[in-house]
Amino acid sequence: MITAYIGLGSNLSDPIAQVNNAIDEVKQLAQCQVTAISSLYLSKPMGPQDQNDYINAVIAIETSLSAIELLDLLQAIENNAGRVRKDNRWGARILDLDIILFGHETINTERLTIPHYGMHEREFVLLPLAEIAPTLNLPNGETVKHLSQNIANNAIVKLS
Ligand code: ROI
Repeated sequence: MITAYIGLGSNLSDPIAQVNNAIDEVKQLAQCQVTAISSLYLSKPMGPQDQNDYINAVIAIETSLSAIELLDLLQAIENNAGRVRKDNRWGARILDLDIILFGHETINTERLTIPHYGMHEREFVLLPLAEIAPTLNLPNGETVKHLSQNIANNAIVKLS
């Protein structure tokens, strides 16, 4: 079994419900156990500012899936939520499920970059991750604690 961390984000169509529903859907996946769920966070958009604020969270899972199998299942959950894949890399989205870390694996393929390429700059990933995994290290030895303490908090709000 591998411990993986998944980042969730939404800024369209009732983002709190989108994120909570997505967590429920991950709980239904046969080969995944959800072992920790962060608080929900309200964050300022990274990228174009003419979009809504985001709801973000991070969950931990134990899984016997491979990273690519997990990616396929997470993309199916995104698609079921009504996500339209078009050329809006930095634009609003109904639901984003990103594999942040997958055990201690480092993966660089066309479909997957793990650790997630943006995690170092994203308070909306590091703060919820530090909440549920304060002693975690990245494959390169960096500590989540150090990264989360040195990121600009960008007016993120932890919701209860
Ligand atoms: N900004 C925030 N605050 N949260 C996100 O989840 C998020 N996701 C994205 C981009 C457009 C980069 N901005 C984001 O994909």
